[in-house]
Amino acid sequence: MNRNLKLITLKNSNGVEVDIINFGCIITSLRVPDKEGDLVNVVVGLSSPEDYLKKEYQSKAIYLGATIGRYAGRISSGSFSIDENKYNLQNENGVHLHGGKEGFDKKIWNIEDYKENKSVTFSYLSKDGEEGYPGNLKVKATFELLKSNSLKITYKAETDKATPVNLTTHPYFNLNGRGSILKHDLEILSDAYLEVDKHLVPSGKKIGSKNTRFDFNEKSKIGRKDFKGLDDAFILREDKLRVATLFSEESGIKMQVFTNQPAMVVYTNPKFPEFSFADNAEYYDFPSICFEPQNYPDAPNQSSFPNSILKPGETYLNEIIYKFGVKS
Ligand code: G6D
Repeated sequence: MNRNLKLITLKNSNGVEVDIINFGCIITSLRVPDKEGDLVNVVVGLSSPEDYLKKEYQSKAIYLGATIGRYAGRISSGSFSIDENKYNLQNENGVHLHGGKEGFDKKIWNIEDYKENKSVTFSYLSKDGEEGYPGNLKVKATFELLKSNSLKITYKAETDKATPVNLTTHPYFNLNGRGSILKHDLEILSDAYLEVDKHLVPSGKKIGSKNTRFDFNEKSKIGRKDFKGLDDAFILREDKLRVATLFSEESGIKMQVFTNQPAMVVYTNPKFPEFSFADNAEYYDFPSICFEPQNYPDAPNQSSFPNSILKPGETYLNEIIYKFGVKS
């Protein structure tokens, strides 16, 4: 294994096991018991940790299982301003995505703290000017495996100059460990989503989702009649921590998503490139679904969106829990 690349495994007494590498804090596998008690890998991963370092993988920009930053999602016009200072970011056709050319998903993180089988904290110093962002940003990402079969991810960050920050995680879930998610049941507790333009940049308008194809307030099959694929920011209810539930009848595995964030991007990729996946898993059309709790995309340029600027002396905090159980 590349000498800078480290793999950390956390395990709990119910047999749940998660593997995370220090490259991009990528969750490479997450094994949870199904209704028969057999372990299923519920996140899509490549067959070896080195595969994430290869060009074939990185050129596809799919951010498999990775931590995203300094700003997850899209920033319009490839720039933003703070107090009259304009900052230009790496962009394609005016759109900056997922922190730029070499975002946090492609950095080797330090292992700051490790509690055997229980938790690991990675740290990364993003220097002033990296990818165009102002300020030295100290980031910590903690992954904890709880007795309740929950994977808790906590992102914290501090800066020495005002800067936009929006961190999240990008695991691709499939509760059968193979195939497609079209027959999974989905519930998202959200009354509105953000309207976007053809570059998927928010227009600034929030659209009510009641009775639209974005309404998953009542649990339904992902592949229901009006499904066209999702790559959208759902606005979360302020009084709720549990924001989504995913369930597969086939494996009996249920996953609940909790967060303190104001929005969640839900992304269903139509297909995967031809990679060699962990356990030789084969995936079909709509192989997986990502739940990416975060602030609103393009918040640095949209004054009606929640504040996205972290100032010196403040601490950024994003808490995400993916909790697993079975139901027959
Ligand atoms: C995301 O919203 C984006 C997608 O558009 C992108 O393709 C994917 O990450 C890799 O969640």
